[in-house]
Amino acid sequence: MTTASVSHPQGVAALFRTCRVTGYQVFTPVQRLIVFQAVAAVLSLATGGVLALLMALTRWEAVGLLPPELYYRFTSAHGTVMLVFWIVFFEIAALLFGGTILINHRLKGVAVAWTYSWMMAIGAVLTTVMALSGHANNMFTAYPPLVNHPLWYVGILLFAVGALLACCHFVVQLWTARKEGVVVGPFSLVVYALLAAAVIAIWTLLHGAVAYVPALFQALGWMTLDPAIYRTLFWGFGHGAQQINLAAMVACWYALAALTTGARPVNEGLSRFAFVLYLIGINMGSMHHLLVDPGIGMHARIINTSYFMYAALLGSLIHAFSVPAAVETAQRARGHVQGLFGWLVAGPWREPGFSSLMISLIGFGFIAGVSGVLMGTMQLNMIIHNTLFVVGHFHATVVLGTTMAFMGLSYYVVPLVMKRDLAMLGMARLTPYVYGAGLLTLIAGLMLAGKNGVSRRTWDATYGAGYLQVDTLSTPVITFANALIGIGALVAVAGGIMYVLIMVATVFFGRPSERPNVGRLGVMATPAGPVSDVPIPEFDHAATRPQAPGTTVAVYVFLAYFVVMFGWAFLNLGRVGWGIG
Ligand code: HEM
Ligand SMILES: [Cu+2]
Repeated sequence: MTTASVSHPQGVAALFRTCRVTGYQVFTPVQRLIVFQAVAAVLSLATGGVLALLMALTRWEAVGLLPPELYYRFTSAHGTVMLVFWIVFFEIAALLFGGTILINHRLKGVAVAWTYSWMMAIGAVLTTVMALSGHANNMFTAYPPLVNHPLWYVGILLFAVGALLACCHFVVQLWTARKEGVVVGPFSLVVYALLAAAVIAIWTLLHGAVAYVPALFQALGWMTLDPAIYRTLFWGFGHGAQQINLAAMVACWYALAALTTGARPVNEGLSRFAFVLYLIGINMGSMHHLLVDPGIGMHARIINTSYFMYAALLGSLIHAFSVPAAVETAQRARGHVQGLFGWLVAGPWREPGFSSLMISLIGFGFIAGVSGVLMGTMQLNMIIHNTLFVVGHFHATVVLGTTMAFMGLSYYVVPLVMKRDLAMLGMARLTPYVYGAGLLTLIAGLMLAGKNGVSRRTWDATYGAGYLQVDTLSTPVITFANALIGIGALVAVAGGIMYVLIMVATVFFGRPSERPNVGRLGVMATPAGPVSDVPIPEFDHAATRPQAPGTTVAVYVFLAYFVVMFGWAFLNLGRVGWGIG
């Protein structure tokens, strides 16, 4: 991106300050908006984390904490508060940041931004209160004829409309920046990625409205809703939302790689193309949620899940190569040239942004991505559909992947926007590892239990209290898996508490500073924004030898692992007790 030497209109210029760490022109009225969204996000995460612990300790039979009613109530609230509120508040904070600071632009329509921010906040509180008071025990999916309380729908619609306005606002910001000549030439890759996320979000939130508005009418008794139509529309929202997370997470990856090592994309055009693949792949690939639903033809299911889905997968594979390749190139330019992986070993692992990036990248690739592709394969899906394996998969995507990446970025954005030092830097260095270790344990437990047939969203998987008791679901392996879930949750929640403390302490008590301390960076400030503090050579695409040999080898290892996992999954399918006809 080229930013024109900023010549803001009279009167507006006074509202800018220059960030001493990055060099960006910061439009000061946007700071409070970003902090508002970030605080709302962190509060949602804290709420969801408390609920997560209580739920996991229920799943762990040795503890068996909650009675059934509370388990369903809290599972419903946890799903919404985490997947919708934590993630979307953070994303809107990122859009406000990307639509102003990252392009040195002013925010047009500050009042509009406050209006949708408050709509989102009020909607989130209303929905959460309704869920926690037992008025949404049918979960956020609430397939007809199940209904939640009408006010629950009002809350989530208010939130969704607010978020929709925010996405449109972002698009308008980019448009005015171009029109007024604030940005000449292409937008930077991070801004482009945020634009992809915003476009997907607009599409997704419209689906949400189309699904939830009739659901509200149904809850009010005004109409009945066809379950098959609702489900199809709902997953246009439910799955699309995951692609927003994906695009936003990858935006964070590029940003974190740049901030911590000075990395720049090895092939911008290809990375942009990968985001276009996300736009194409999303809705077409969303049928995996309906793989056991009646009314959809076999051809539609298979073409949708096993072919269209690969378009989105290809996008992720491109990023999964280009992000580490960029880091490797930058690290080699810094003199870390020993062997294949010397650059990785010598990475700034003490910086929370770098460790978050790497845990997110590796965890997302090896666990979330691979399990997702396997599960999206029509036949393989039958082994794990609606079991805890699914929950394991999406805690690898949205928690180990997205949440970890968001946390990573917030260690920089929040202090820089607040002009305060990152509080408890020592603890921040540890947090990604604690959170990551807890999540890995949790995910292992969820996947193991699911693989052995334990269903999701069930208070007692053995139905021990009822007539339908299932003895096969109380084997030693399952007992062990359930213990992993409980222990993993304890550690992950400890990591989550550390993160929330760091954020709260930074916002309210961080030491004010014109040049906030956020740990060691790989960039220095220039008027065009941060650039690497060492010269990084252009990636030579004509070279016959791999330019990033370590990453190249890692890619082949990854592909081999992928093939082995595919084979193993089909072997498992061939062994299931119920036969395949
Ligand atoms: C400390 C971290 C976390 C722990 C220990 C945890 C644990 C759990 C557990 C035990 C369940 C219930 C599974 C079941 O019984 O079916 C669950 C469900 C869920 N979690 Fe988490 N979770 C954590 C963080 C998150 C985050 C950050 C997100 C989203 C970004 C998230 C999204 C969800 C969703 C969408 C569900 C499904 C709810 C439903 O079935 O409607 N979780 N989690
Ligand atoms: Cu999906």
